[in-house]
Amino acid sequence: MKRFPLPLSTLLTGLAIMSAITAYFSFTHKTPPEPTQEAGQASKNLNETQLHGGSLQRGLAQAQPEEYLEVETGADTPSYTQKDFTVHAGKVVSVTLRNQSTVNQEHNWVLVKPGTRENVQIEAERAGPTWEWIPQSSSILAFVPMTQPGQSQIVLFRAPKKPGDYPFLCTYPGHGNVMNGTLHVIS
Ligand SMILES: [Cu+2]
Repeated sequence: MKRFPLPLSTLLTGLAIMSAITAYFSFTHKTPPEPTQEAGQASKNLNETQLHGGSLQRGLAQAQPEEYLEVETGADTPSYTQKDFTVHAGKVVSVTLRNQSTVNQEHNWVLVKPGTRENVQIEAERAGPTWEWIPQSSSILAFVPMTQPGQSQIVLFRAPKKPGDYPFLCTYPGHGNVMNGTLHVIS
């Protein structure tokens, strides 16, 4: 019985193609910093509507969402229309951010560790527009990148394994104090 179903040359060609694709994306796309040690490819490397990774933990590209969050922004104030959401610990969650701004304001959605919201706001301002206000911070668990008015973006992330109340916020300067909420993670 053959040990490998594919000849070595086929495998090497495959590897070369994968490296070429990776090189192409790192060359052509600005890559925000990875927010956690588990983070996968930055979301900007992938298509604009279904983002796997931005936030994200490795290995979710093929994952099927088990739970869904629909997050909408206010029309003319920096706000989310709903401030409380609930998911189950450890589930693969699809989060859709719909920016309903009528005043040409971009927004994002950033999930952080309990007790770190204020600090992440400060770090975000330091990160600045180059990183679309997403700092390289171990406090960030997942995020939907800056989303333009009238646009929606979807990100998959794995909910924290530890039940608790996890804050989320928009890290655009000046928004975090009012544009925030809580993701309740239950067992
Ligand atoms: Cu905002």
